Amino acid sequence: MWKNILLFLSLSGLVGHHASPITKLYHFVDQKMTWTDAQRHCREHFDDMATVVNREELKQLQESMIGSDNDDDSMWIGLYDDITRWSNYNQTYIMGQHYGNWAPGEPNLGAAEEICTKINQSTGQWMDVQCSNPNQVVCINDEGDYIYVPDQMTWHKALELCKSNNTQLASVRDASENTKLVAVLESDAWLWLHRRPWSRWSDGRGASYFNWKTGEPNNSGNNEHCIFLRFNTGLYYDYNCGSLLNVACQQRAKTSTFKLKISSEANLMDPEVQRQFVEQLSAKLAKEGVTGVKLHLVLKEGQDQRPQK
Ligand SMILES: [Ca+2]
Ligand SMILES: [Ca+2]
Repeated sequence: MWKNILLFLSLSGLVGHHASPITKLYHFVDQKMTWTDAQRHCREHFDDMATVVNREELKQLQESMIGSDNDDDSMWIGLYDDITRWSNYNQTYIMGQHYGNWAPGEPNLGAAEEICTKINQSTGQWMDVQCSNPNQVVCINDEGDYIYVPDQMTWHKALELCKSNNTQLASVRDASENTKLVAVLESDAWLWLHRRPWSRWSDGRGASYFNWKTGEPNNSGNNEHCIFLRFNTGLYYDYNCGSLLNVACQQRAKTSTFKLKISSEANLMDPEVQRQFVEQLSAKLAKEGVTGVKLHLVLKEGQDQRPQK
């Protein structure tokens, strides 16, 4: 008996000529704007600014720009350095919201490498410095007592030393704690306060893949907290967020449903027949260069009718 079957094909992933499933499509916007305006533009017209999680995606991004009629191969991507966000004693420290006795002009992220904090013995003021510098160590115990350690070491060694003695590297939450800490100092000492730069994408996902140009990031002028990419080389540069550049946006994969009407003598309600059908259809699509999609069948039995071509 011939049956007409309404068949819903659910395609997840994006359709294109790629070997692996595509989870996003990149869009180049040939329009110069600040990083913040670029973020707004991408969110209005696409999903967000381009994110790049591995070498393969970087290649896809570069390929998507080939043939663009742009006069400049630099474009913003969705990576920025949130310089207001620090970590203090395993808690989030927000610049301006939490207590800080920063020296004038600090923190300045000097050379893009200053992500640890020390306290000055004579002024009690804080400054961001390179974590590899040697500084004195003060630990804090559960009772909130500051314990001076008469050795100089890197920030990471200091963190470990305090932990191995069941204490924590010194942290300061208010002015009275700052005064209390300064009282035990014999020279400049580490604070727990530190940050992880370039840690989040514009869409909120964690960042771990970087392709910096040699010598970058350098935080030139202490004012470079956004990233642009040259699509010819795929290399990253930190840059002033207020500069005007083109932008790469992205669109994440969505599921599409197609309605097909097929006639067959086979019993399409049979799961094995369905499986074979999906297999054959996938193979046929792949032959046409359509890969990176997942097919799901949803069947609705129609009324018995005469076969139609
Ligand atoms: Ca500094
Ligand atoms: Ca730079």
